[in-house]
Amino acid sequence: MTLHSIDRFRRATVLGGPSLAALCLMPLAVGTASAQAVTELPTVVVRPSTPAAVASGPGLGSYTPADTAFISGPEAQNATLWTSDSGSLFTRVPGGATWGAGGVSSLPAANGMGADRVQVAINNMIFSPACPNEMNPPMSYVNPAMISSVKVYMGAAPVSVGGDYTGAKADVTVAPPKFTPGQALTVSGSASGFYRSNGNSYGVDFNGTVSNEDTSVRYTGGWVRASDYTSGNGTVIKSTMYETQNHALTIAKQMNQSLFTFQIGGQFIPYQGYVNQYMDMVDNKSIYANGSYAGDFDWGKLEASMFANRVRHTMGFIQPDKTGDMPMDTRSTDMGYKVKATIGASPIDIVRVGNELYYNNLDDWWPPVAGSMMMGPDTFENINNGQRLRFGYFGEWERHVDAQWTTIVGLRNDIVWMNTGDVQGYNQMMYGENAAFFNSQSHARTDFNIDGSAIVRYEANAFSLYELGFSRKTRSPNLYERYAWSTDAMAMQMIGWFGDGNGYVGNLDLEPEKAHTVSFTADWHDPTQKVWQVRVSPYYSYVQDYIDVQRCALPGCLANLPNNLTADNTFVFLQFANFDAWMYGVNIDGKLALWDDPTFGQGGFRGALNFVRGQRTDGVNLYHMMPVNATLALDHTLGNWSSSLEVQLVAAKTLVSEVHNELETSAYALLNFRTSYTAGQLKVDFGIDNILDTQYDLPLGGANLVNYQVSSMMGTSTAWGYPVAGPGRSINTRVTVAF
Ligand SMILES: [Cu+2]
Repeated sequence: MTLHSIDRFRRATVLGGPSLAALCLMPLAVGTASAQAVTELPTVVVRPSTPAAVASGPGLGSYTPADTAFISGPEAQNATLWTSDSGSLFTRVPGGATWGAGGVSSLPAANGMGADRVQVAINNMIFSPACPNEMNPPMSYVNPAMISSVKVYMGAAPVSVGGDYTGAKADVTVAPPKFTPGQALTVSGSASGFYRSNGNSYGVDFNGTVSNEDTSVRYTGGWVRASDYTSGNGTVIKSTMYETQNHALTIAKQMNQSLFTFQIGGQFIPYQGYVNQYMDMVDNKSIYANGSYAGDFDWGKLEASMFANRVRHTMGFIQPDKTGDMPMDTRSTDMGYKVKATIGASPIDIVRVGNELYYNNLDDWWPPVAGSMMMGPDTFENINNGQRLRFGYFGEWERHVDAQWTTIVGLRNDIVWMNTGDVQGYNQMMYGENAAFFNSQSHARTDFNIDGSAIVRYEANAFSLYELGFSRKTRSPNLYERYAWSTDAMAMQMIGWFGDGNGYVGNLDLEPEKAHTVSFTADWHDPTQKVWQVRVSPYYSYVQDYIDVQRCALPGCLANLPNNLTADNTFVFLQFANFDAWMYGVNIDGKLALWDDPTFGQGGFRGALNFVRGQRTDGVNLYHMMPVNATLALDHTLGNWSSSLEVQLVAAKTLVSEVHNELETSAYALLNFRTSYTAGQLKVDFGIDNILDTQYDLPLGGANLVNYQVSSMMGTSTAWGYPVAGPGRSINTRVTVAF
């Protein structure tokens, strides 16, 4: 903590926490930042961190570890030039990657841990998996242009950040309140439209705010439609089209020392193709509401929030790439609350205590198909009244020992109760035995999870900061991991968010996974933190009872495929199971100002390198480990022009999970160019992604289950062994008008 921030902290403590002005400063800053997106044209950058905020500690705000990653509103809005997939923004943070899925539904990963291991909260709302393929992950409920900020906490984060995750926690803020000076109402916002040549995708984004000094009404939303994209060699990658719209409306009021916020929102996806799943999304609707309160008191600060959301999801086949008839339906409700008190216990001590509760109810059923012997006459009950309730509470103590040393220790307990009702298959003959066995067992499970975290920071001088963190983080299984029950080949191939074409079955005996992580961050920079910065973050996690898979040896699985336990060149059948595993890696990122000149503008270099390895203690490689990869970029700003030339380098993926029969992928390099020009209220963006039209396979894209078929007894069936190729060249444009 710098002297300045100690001073600020003391003042805040004397005055009883940050003033109301400080409270509204954040929304104001966000609002200003988004306005700047248009007027000041920030370059398209990975902003590695905000060391100023990291280093000084924001008084009674939350503690931000030095390896925390940020995605700012302007960065997310700029990304709309080339993507509508908010989940893909994770590829732009240190240690981040994404598992390929539908065009707006990729699953985030961080430091080797993906899907459910990364917990995403959108305005404090949790969206539980509401599809056996996790087609509707949390980030799909916002378009990139709707995002005001994303804060990604890595594995050794303080316990107040959350529970029930082992990888990373992302806090996404959408449409925070924005107040403007004076009583008079002001109107501000922007509207934009974009077109991307590859996949012929186009869409619009809009945000508008009516506000004065104590009231803010803010809407943000967007719509996009895309056809199948084409890879570098001209292959149309089938089943990659999508259409989505997302909306959020926030009403906020501040009075006395309090801020009240209420938000409603919703999503509609009429279709989204999946090249790495056997099914497509043919309907996804969601509505949600959340409310929050923040208040200043003599003793500190109180924050509370609550929410409810509902998702209705249907899968089927989108013609002509996939044919047939097999509806699958899901209905999910999440609700919860969170309360946190931050107490300024002394001029150097902050104590945080909190409690939260999350409840999820899930029904997943597959209606009978008329005239089908195999898929009738009954409804297939995949998850029947599945319930998952989590009650968590924590305490944490942050001490600013002196100007150089800060420590933070915390403990939390999360209790997870899970249960589900009895099930049935399409018919007694094919599914009766499985269903009867599942129904004969008790489904109720209770997990008592203890997490802890300890972090020590040393700010040696104005040039360097070091931080060491230890944590234990626990994640209980999700409903599918515990309760998917059928070993029928077709039913198993409907389960799984791995995009590998394999079939999955749950395991009632699964234990929660416990990740023990140690991480270290060194951050070197110039004193103003504007000229140069290098950040190095090595980490190591030992995960006890890592929820992985084993080849399924149940009689049904062996009936599907007699050599299921040994097959190495085909799709296989897997059962969730616990294994001990470890992961280690290092993330390096940095920036360097190259020139600053009235004639030539400002030029800068930025770079990032991510390396991760993951293996079970029995020697099996973990699935979907991103090969070593780097991003190197030159950013340039001259007056109203802002440009960026970026190279992405990805090594070959040769360490693959033998259990999944995971596919290897080759190394590749991509070249991207982006530029924008602002004239008054108008901003024009232009870019070319994958300039050289390189043909490459996505390392975490899974298997292409649609483009390649072989003839079989059933006519044709999916060929094994083809990864999903990434998009070829795309010319992208965007026009934004601010008001
Ligand atoms: Cu689905």
